[in-house]
Amino acid sequence: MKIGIVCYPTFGGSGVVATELGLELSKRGHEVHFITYSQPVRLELLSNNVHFHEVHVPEYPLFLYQPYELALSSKLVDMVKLHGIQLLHVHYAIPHAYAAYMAQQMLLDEGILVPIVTTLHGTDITLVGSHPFYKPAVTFSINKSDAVTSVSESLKKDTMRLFDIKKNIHVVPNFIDFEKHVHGFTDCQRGMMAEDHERIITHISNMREVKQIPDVIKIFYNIQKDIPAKLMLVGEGPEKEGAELLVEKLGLTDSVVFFGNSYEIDRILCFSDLFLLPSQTESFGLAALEAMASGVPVISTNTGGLPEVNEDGYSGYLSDVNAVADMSANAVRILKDSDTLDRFKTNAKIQSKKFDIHNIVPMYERIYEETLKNFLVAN
Ligand code: GMT
Repeated sequence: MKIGIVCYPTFGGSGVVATELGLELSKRGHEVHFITYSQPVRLELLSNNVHFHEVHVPEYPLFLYQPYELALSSKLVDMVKLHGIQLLHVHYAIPHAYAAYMAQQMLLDEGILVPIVTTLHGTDITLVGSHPFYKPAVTFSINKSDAVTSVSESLKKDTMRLFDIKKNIHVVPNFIDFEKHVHGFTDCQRGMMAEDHERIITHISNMREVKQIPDVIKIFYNIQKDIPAKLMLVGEGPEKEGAELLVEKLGLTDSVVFFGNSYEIDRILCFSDLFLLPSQTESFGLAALEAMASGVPVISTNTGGLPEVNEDGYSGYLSDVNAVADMSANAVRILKDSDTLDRFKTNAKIQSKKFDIHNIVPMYERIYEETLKNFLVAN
């Protein structure tokens, strides 16, 4: 099938999922066209089956806001016509589902039929999408999609609760490509980051308020009082500056490394002993899954889809949002001796196998086939 994928190309989870999905679909013989404003960060390789089409938004002084949706809709129309794309899969409802619907209508006017599959990722529903400024347009574009998927049961429930949805929502969880998560490193250069007797704790995110970065630092502060440790903070975002100040205030400057956005997530996870994800809300928690796939247990909150990913007492522990003392105590329980840590590391890896890319991508393929068939029959 010829599939157009629309996503955010940045370091966010939805863009990562869309990119990994597209790459796997191409390996399975599909022709995949990524249509977005810059080349997705994890899209290293373009080939006969993987194409990237950049959406340009020309600057014009009249516009206070440049009309990206309009440029995207036009690009979708052009690319569908040029490459014979049969189906559009848009990741993140805002504004992608809306722009895709406009493209679909323009194409219909010319007798070209292209169904839309929309995948809801989380903040497009729980934080941004349900804001009254966006809600009518988000509700409309979800209902006008030909198929809708969500990355967890929890996100499906949130969507049904927050919006007047008239469509069935298929739950297709996020996934891991284990070929990419088998460490080829004989040595991940752990020694560069910590002493042999120190544990390495890691947090990776886009450092937005929802990630509760101060809780990450407070949990680490409590851990290092009991167990010698270092904290790796990976990512960029609005909370980073506050994090730097808090680290300094707590006297942790020598124990915390700020990496910024990194292309070496695998190497960082390879030397990590524990992953912290104390988010306020998390529809799935792809970063936690990536950690688990690298054999890193997870201390997380029990919010949103996290209990569907991290199993309490097995691959890590779950606590209430902002329960810093509880999360710190759980971290120490895992880290306190090597046998316990090794058991949790093994369990984390086993748990992550539930999300093997080879089991999940066929779920999308079935949805594409069914959606295309139904769409052609109905139109
Ligand atoms: O976590 C973010 O802020 C990024 C956001 C995104 O859309 O890129 O992540 C959301 O989608 C990810 C991929 O499906 C999920 O793993 C994250 O849990 C979800 N984030 C939230 O719900 C806060």
